[in-house]
Amino acid sequence: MTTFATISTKVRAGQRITPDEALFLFTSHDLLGIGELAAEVNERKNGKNVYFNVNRHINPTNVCVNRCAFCAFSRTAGEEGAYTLALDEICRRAREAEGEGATEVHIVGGLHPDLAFEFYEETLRAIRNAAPKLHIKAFTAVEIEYFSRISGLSIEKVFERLISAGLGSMPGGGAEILVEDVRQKICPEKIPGARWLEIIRLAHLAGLKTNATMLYGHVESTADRIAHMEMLRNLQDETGGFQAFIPLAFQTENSDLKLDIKGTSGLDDLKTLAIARIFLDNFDHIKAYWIMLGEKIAQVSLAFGVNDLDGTVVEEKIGHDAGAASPQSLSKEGIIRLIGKAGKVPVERDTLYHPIRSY
Ligand code: V47
Ligand code: SF4
Repeated sequence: MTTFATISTKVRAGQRITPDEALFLFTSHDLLGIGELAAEVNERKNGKNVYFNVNRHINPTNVCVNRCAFCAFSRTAGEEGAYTLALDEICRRAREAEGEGATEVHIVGGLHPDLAFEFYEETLRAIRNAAPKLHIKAFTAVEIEYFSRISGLSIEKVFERLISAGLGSMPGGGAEILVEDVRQKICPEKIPGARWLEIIRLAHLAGLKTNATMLYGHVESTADRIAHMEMLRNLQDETGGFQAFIPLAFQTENSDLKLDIKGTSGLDDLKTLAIARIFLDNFDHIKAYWIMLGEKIAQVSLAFGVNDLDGTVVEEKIGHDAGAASPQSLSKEGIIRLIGKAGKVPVERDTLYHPIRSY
């Protein structure tokens, strides 16, 4: 019979837990027990180090043909609030970020009906010229698949061209919940979960590191969350190309998903991060994205198995268009303070987790 004790014995012996055992943890009310176990697993992997980076998000356009039901960021072309940044403006923001000490730009946007694949290649080249020291982490698997569709090029060729234009790695967006019947409810136009996994597999084979996200706290069940994480764990066994797992707490405002909730609870946030740390035994990094969680839960999560707080971000649109109450940006000093006060060692990292400096 599964009990918390049988699970913790397994985890302490370095054994993998099953989906049923992860489900058991979700039904348990022993939040502190789960957190302690997750913290132990994390400390084995990362010691007291908690990573952050100095980065800037740029979203070149919010015009998107998909219009996922949960997404408050996207617009239809011509609709009020629709925008597309000029290349000059994208470069200006990248240059400014580099000047302020950023090491990364994080670029994702909508699936624009009129921009050609060459625009995205040009964007990468222009950023590389304008701010050569920045690592460019860009495009979700959903965008990559769209580039292949609009250009007629294979996924492999799309990667080859983007890498040669300056692409350094990929963020983990677009995964949502990989289970198909959930996708049908929240993002029916988006590529199927199996296709997301296949594109990420090809990214890893092309030598790109990626992250993986999970949008939770909407219509999915805890069993769906575990199924999602199991698919990621299996792919990671095969490729080893994932860096961080990032659960994204659903922000409810301005969404077409009419749910009777006002967002996730702090308890669910902490449990989800801790169970991810325990279940995803082949992921080195579990990231608390403070934009969606708020700074306070993100800080507390450092005692629940989390070892990464993302970055300074500077200007965030996706979560804030959906009502996120967190600030737009955290200063480097602010992040260092947050981590230090939690009794951990703040380590500034680059995108590929090479340490830059400990504080
Ligand atoms: O895929 C959209 C999510 C993602 C909402 O890899 C929402 O380092 C919450 O992937 N409430 C994009 N989430 C952001 C993303 C990301 C962010 C930070 C770091 C990294 C990384 C990746 O945002 C989308 C979608 O899952 N999202 N709308 C919303 N209302
Ligand atoms: Fe478009 Fe991404 Fe928003 Fe979906 S989540 S509508 S694909 S921008």
